[in-house]
Amino acid sequence: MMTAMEAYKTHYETLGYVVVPRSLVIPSETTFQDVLAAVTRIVAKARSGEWPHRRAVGRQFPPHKIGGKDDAWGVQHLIHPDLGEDAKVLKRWYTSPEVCNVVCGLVGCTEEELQLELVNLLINPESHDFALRWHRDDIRGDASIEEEEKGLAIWAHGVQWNTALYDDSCLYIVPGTHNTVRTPEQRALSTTLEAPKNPLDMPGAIVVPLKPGETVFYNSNILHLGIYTSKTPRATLHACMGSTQGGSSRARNVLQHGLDWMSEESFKDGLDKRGLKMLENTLRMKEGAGEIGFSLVN
Ligand SMILES: O=C(O)CCC(=O)C(=O)O
Ligand SMILES: [Fe+2]
Repeated sequence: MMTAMEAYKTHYETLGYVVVPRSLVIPSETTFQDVLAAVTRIVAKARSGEWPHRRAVGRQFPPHKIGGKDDAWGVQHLIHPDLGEDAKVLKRWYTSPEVCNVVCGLVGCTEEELQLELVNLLINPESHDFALRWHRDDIRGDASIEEEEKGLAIWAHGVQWNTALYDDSCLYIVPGTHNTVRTPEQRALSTTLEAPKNPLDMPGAIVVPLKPGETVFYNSNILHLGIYTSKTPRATLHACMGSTQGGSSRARNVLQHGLDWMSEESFKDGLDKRGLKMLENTLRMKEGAGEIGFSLVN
């Protein structure tokens, strides 16, 4: 008999994504409420401009503009030390045994190999509708078939996830495209910088609806996009974690978001032994990374 984790892993490896129930990554109602309260305070700071690390409507990919009060579709760096106690709540959740256990199960690594990466948030813009184009996070849309094959082949050492705090139906994916190059039709619909009018025009596309607390774990090089409407509230944690087995393969994807603040001594506050080991692994990757540039063009 397959264990539940083995079944999730098989689904994840075959289709490039898997939706897991709330209990797997949010062990209690208290955790859910603590995370929701911290996120709600951080969103208020981001919307008012007090928190400058935001994703402004109009810009799809890093580097995101720092500062300003433009309508936002995302908030960056939820575990940044300048976010005080709220960052600690998110840090505790992100490095919790529950989250780490799922990541280790899906990626196939030990806890000692985990590295701390991104903890961001996706929110509804307040007064604009916005959308991302079809993309793979770390392979450009105009990549040749060989470049696409090469990029997909090295992408097994980490996982990205969306944990919804409200009902969420913003993420669209094309199952199975995490390990296959695009068909000519899929390529034609994912080469320009424009978001599609209808995401379901993409052959094989599906929407991934989530209920509060549910999480979709996915390979971030699966073909995907997000559609953002001001009409429905969204607050969805958007995080990733990798394994040191990947060497420097994840450096650009992660470090392009600007993580120098992780080297500050104050960042260690609120990290337990497991978290500190994860940080050590990340800082080692950062030291070895050199010039990284950006994954995608805006
Ligand atoms: O909104 C989403 O769920 C997807 C976001 C995304 O694809 C990205 O930030 O690269
Ligand atoms: Fe993406």
